[in-house]
Amino acid sequence: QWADRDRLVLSKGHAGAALYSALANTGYFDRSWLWTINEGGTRLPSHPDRWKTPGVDATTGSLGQGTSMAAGIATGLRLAGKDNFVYLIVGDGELNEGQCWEAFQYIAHFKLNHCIVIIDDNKKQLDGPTKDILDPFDIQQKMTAFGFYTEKVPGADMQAIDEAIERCKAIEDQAVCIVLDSVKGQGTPFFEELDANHSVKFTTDEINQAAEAAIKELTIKIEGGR
Ligand SMILES: Cc1ncc(C[n+]2csc(CCOP(=O)(O)OP(=O)(O)O)c2C)c(N)n1
Ligand SMILES: [Mg+2]
Repeated sequence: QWADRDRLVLSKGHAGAALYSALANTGYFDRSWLWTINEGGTRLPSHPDRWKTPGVDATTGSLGQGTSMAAGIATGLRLAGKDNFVYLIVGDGELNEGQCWEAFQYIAHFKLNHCIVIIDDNKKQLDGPTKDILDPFDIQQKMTAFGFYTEKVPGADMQAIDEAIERCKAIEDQAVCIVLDSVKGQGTPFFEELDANHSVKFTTDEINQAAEAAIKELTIKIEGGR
């Protein structure tokens, strides 16, 4: 409820589970809530709902709509004379929605540099590769053409993302966009390789494999001095 907080708009609302685990791990609610995801009466519906979950700033899930919400929130903050940031996370398949381009044009025109647009370019959407369904072509080039300062960073490199965000925060007279060069299912090798990996129910064995891969990844990062 802190008025001066930064905001996060997870426009690709189907990734709600990732947001919930981050919120639980940063203390917004008890981790035991995670076991209730998607159950009747839960405070953690599959797609984020700002009336249900502490820490959720925008109700999302109907793809495209979060882009306009973030533009509106950033405009409101600017009009109120605040300098908080709004982080907007958009999927590459989500770019199929025309609404995104209307919002991007608005964000660029008004140089809403406090709205940090992050596009998760994982090259896949719900039922296949984005280039086969509706090719977004070169997303970075497109955003540059729309008037954004753009950066492309490896999607699983948290330090690189962090540094790109800091560079974006220093841009004063232009809208900013970070394109994440990512892999759908990143960090879990068997899942990355699975063709139809948009919405899958894991077996217990697969959950354990995913956890092991995550722990290994973490160990590599720590050994690398991160
Ligand atoms: C307006 C709208 N149309 C369709 C859907 C169904 N849908 C949910 S996820 C998804 C694919 C999104 O792909 P992408 O944005 O690339 O997300 P990611 O690869 O990060 O999962 C679709 C079409 C939706 N949520 N909203
Ligand atoms: Mg995608």
